[in-house]
Amino acid sequence: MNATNANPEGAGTEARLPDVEITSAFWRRYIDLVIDKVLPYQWSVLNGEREVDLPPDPGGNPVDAYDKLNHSIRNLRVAAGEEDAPFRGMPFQDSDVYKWLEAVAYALHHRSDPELRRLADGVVDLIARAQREDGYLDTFFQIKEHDRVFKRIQQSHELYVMGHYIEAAVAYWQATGNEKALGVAKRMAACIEENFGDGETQIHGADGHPEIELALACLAEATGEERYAAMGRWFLNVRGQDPDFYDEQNRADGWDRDFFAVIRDFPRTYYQAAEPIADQRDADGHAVRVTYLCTGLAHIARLTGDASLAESAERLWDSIVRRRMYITGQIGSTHVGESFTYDYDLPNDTMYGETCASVGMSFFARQMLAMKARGEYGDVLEKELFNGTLAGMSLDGTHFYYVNPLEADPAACKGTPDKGHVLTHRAGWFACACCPANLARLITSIDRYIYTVMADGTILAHQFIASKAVFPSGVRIEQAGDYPWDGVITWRVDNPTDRAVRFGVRIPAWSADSFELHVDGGQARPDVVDGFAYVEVPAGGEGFEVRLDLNMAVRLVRSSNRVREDAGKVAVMRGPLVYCAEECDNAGPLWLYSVSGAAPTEAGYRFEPDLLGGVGVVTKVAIRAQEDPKDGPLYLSAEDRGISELVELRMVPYYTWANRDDGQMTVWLNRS
Ligand code: FUB
Ligand code: ZN
Repeated sequence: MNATNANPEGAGTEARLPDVEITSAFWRRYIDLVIDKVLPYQWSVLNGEREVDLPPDPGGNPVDAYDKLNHSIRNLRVAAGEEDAPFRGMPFQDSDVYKWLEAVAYALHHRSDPELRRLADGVVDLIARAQREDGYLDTFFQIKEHDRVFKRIQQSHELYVMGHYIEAAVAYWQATGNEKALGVAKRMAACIEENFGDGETQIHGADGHPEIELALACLAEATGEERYAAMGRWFLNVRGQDPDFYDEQNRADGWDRDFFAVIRDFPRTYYQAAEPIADQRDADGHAVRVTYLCTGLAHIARLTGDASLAESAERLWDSIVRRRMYITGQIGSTHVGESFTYDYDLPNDTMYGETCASVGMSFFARQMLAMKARGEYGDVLEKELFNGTLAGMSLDGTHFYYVNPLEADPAACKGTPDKGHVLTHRAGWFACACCPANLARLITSIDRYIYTVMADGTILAHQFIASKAVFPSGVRIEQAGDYPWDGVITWRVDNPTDRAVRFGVRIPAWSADSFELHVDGGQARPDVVDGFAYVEVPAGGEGFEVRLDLNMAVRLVRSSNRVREDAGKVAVMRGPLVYCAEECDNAGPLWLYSVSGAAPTEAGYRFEPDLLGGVGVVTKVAIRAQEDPKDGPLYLSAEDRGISELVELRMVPYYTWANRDDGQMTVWLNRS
């Protein structure tokens, strides 16, 4: 950042990131899967080369959007004047292409792939041709609604779409040096700067869907141009200043001329625009919007040194993590508005838990870590990575979840509109397809989530992902281990610099009472400060070794008893993984099982290399009540407890559910 930056030291965090080669078997499999299968699959979908099976749209969006042949790339060609066709799809559909492009950018870091590069360069060229002279780019408006540009930003997603492009452009430019990609982003930013601001003829409001804020922060940090951070900060600060802003814009545009009639009348909290951010106490409204907003808040707070923004980010973090987040990291308790509800309201079978919301929480946690060395941010990031996000994709990479329940029953999903948004098997694509490419870009950028380098040079090793990292300072770290299956993690640090390096190892809260840290051969008793154990790596040292032994015993967890839905229940965890029971392993109905609160012994855990890509399986003795006869009495004396038997309940990691036969699934189990 240049001299006008209020916090120039914090600003350089991204520039201090290492170059990382992933060696973790777990994550290597996912990266290869995305490069070999997911990206080609998604390309063929976005390019309309493949018919997809769409489930009913979970957001209740109009039926004419259920087009089996996706028009995303075609819309860009039409906007570029190269084809004559109507706009098809969701108004914000361009963003799916941009997320794909971003995922490709990160993929190219892992592996050179000339064909993928050629495809992506071609997409950048097409995007550049589709961009208007003034920098504006949104194919929905260019093709279909050209006289309504920026006239209805409550619903339009114009800045959301352009924000996604800016993120992709930064990543692609960094990965390939493609200046055209960055040029398009800068022209877009100039167009936004021209149209939004405090000037009399400018628009004084923020997009109904936060995203541009975090994108401008990325652009600011990548280019060092402070004006982008200033613009992002303006968007954060204008939000909610005039709560009537959207209604007034909508009225001027024509009240009933909606793009999304369904969201026009949602309360202003849905858009995080009921009041200024500094006054917002809770994470309310649409969950993905909250996470994108908070990511921007934390990032821009760091870039500009704005303490009030940082405080808001922390307050909203606490609201989510302490009172509104599922054990798997998912958020969004209701499908109505894909939203948060109220504190401790965490229903397991009607919930939303959108994949994008878990991806967004990962972004948020990463930015919080860059602001403050706090283990909790790393804990939540880990929870999202191993549970909430990965559950969004099938193990073969071609099917996806939008909604991620913690309890599901095929009969209920089909039998009641309350659960119609829940699927017990993943879909090939969605009419509103925000999630698949979002997950792809997270997985291919996983190398950016392992270390954070603080302003004073402290290296935080917060994710346990085996890898080889070379930092711009010259420090090299080789991390080894078979996490999440094994709890021994080693770091071999070479520090050729002439300064000692402070190295912080995250001690996960779930192992805080029982872990061992060995430093250069000896057992250490380091101070754990806010979730990190710090050691000094001497200057000029080679092969300095740090070893962490975590407690990987299977554990049983309960929720706070303020959570009505989980009262009297337990969940099974091992390391960062949450487990679930599936009907294909355990005769249904699953609600007839109950287990004691005691954790299974060592014999209750076994790694099965041939199951679900290789997973640790947990077994635990359970009491299973025999199902009452069909058409027997609906209500019985409570003294008639029925017959029950002792059985072995088998559980697999939550992220692998729904990869075998369709059936019931539950995370929470009755406690006997
Ligand atoms: O509105 C754009 C995207 O579609 C949101 O981020 C998702 O939650 C879905 O509603
Ligand atoms: Zn999504």
